Amino acid sequence: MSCDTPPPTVESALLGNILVLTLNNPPVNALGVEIRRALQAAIESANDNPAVAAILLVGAGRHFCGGADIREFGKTPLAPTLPEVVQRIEASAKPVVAAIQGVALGGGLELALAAHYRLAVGGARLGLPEVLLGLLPGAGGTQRLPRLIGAKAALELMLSARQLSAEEALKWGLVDRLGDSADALAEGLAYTRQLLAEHAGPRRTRDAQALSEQSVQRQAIASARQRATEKSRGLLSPLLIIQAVEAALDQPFEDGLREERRLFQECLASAQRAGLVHAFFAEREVLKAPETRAAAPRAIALVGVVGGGTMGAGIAVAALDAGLQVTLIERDQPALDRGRSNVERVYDTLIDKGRLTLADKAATLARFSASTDYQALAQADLVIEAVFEDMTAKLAVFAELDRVCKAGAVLASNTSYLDINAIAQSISRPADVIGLHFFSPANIMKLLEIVVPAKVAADVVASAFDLAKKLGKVPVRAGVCDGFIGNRILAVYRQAVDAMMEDGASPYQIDEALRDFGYPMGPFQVADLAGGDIGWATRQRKAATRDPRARYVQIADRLCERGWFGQKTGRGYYRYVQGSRSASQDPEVLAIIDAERARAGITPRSFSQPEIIRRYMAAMINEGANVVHEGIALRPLDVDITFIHGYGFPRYRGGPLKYADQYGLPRVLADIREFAEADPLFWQPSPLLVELVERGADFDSLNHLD
Ligand code: 3H9
Repeated sequence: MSCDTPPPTVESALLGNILVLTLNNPPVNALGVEIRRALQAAIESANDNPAVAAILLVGAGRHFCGGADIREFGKTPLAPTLPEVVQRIEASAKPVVAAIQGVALGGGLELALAAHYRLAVGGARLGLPEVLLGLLPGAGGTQRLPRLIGAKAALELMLSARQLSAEEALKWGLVDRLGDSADALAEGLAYTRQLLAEHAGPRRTRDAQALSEQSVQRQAIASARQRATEKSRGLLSPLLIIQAVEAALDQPFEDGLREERRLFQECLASAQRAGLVHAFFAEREVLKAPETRAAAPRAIALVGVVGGGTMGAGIAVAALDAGLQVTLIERDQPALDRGRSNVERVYDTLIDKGRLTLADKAATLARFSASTDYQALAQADLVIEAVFEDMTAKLAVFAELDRVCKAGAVLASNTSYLDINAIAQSISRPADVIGLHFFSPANIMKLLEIVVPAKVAADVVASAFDLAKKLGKVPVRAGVCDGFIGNRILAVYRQAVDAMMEDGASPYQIDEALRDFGYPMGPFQVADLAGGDIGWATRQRKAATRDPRARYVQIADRLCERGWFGQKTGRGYYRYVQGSRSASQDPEVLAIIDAERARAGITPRSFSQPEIIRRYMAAMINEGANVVHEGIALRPLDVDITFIHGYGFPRYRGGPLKYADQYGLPRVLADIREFAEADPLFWQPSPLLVELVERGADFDSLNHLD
């Protein structure tokens, strides 16, 4: 029954008069060159084979198809291209049916759109997520989908990268029917047999008529363009997606395809595409820490959280949202009541916004308990300490945990700076101790730094990665040092920023430069949001050990001395209208800065926007290189993911060290040496940066050392 010598990436089987072509390229049937060649050949031979009446496309494994092979982007293209294969499928003289299970994403959905009939089984997810990679659907998607479902719906799918369920896909008109069972092959065969019985011939999406109402479509395009211009903040591909859809409206199909190809190539060649693809793979690479390969995680169902302040409550909510059982510990009843209400407030806000029902809240809180007695943690599988950032307080908590927790419990500290080795050494079971550095608000922010002390057991590290997965977080493995990966680098570029402010740039100008660079907020807006008091306390703690030769900008201290801690006090670098986040520039702050410049004997000079970025990025990259050099981060990509998910670094730039590669490491080093002329103590080139420049290598060369 089977066809002659099936190529390995596409299996062919003739079942009756239906040729089943199974995409078989694990893990997601990505459409690399082998599979494209095989598919093209299989369609050709099916059309020539009189025994074949119809063709059924299915995917082997969990998914129909995850799209084009992202690893090929940026390399020399090999024929046939995906648009050519897809065209060949649509042109087939014999009906082609696609039966979708798992995902049909990007080129995978475009393949299905070129088929003449489509079916999806329960659990399927259909979408065009190319925009997340800085691309546009480049295998006919921008031309076929609008013809099938209209410009408005097509644009919504392409610009949001939203994935539709099988039921939604039916409603939206992406598929023709749903399977009764989860068996895509059986359902697809039944559907194809029915189509043959009805003498249904090829029905080409290119001929679909959903674009016929021109004025409605134009309106949809105009409003999508307006929204994208306002919201996409420097991103290229959303506007090019709209341009391609406009071509679908204005031009004949073949011309539209050519325009799509041209725009796709423009995206493909862009630095944004390279940055976003780097972020995609880096997010998957960070999961591969040595310990996750070496050991299986311990089972975690019962979670204890010590401390019900902002961080502790946020962590409790994150664990509850992941379906875990949570026990919160506080030192006395009033603190416990505050902790409980901090947790409840998160759910009440969702109820107020209509995103949660009272019943949902009650069901979630049924898994939540609170106590002032550490004994309540006796059965906990994992305890996360989230008390005030003070070593004595943390050591006291760990002594209690050592006393009450069962053997094998994972004992974690949510410290952002402190020495986890010292915490681990203070108890009888250092191998169970790990750092879990959450970012505020802990139930929202994606980053989780997993801080690995010297004595920790591999299965404890593996458990932390497993927890991150359960919580929907992006984990990054970090070594122990002051500030780990993120806050250590932050401390350095903040100094560069403060120096620029004292030398003549206003905080508002610096914030604007960084927003234009792609950050949602500038560093002074972030400082106001986080609250100046915490940094002030840290600076006071470190005052005694600070290098007396190092430049120390005192402007932040002057604001804190006035009680201006940012948003929560209504004043910081900005002034805030009571109860609102809307900020205005503050002439009094500028006067304080002027006075500080005078006190330090500095004649202010002007800074251009490019110079602000050069200094900011040079400081960040240099310390990033140090962090990699010292093994605090496993690879440069761990630094990149830390900054994308914890510090608002623009994703389309791929992270600070990807940016450095694109900017050019010799240029970064030259910048640092130029800045060092005025402040050689601060601007000391990282040995790793120097070495990479000498070798003519880049950071990316250190990302693939397996
Ligand atoms: C496109 O299609 C352009 C076209 O319009 C035009 C072309 C001309 N390629 O996420 P997972 C790897 S653009 C290569 O852990 P899951 C992934 O790196 C594409 N590799 O699994 C990982 O590798 P490793 C549009 C891919 O089950 C492994 O597969 N498509 C691709 O949680 C498992 O991935 C997309 O943007 C790929 N396309 O989720 C879809 N996809 O094991 C992107 C995955 O070495 N992919 N890999 O770390 C996804 O969203 C998810 O991977 C998916 C599976 C939902 C498919």
